[in-house]
Amino acid sequence: MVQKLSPEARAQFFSDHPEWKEAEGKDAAQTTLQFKDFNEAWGFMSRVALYADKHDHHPEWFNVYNRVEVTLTTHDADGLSERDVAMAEFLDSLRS
Ligand code: HBI
Repeated sequence: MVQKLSPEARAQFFSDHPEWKEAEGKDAAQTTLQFKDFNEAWGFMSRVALYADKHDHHPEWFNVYNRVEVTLTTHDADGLSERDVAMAEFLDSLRS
């Protein structure tokens, strides 16, 4: 059973990852990524999809043209877990 981040670890995550903000009304992290065009955004989403499939951890996301909005949480932990931290760092590594 994956554990929810402690309050301290959660605060540390948001401090270390300024692109991510607390979601409204739920224990989740949100960010928006902007790409050159839809082609680049789709390439990003394709890479994230492969990560999600490999790690059995899936984003909630919305895409319009070159913008991708992502929300991460761990349903099994009813909040943010290390899986979300790892996935956020992977997504940050793909920012243009
Ligand atoms: N994705 N973001 C996220 N959070 C989860 O808890 C999760 C998931 N993908 C699959 C998954 N859990 C499975 O382990 C089942 O719990 C659905």
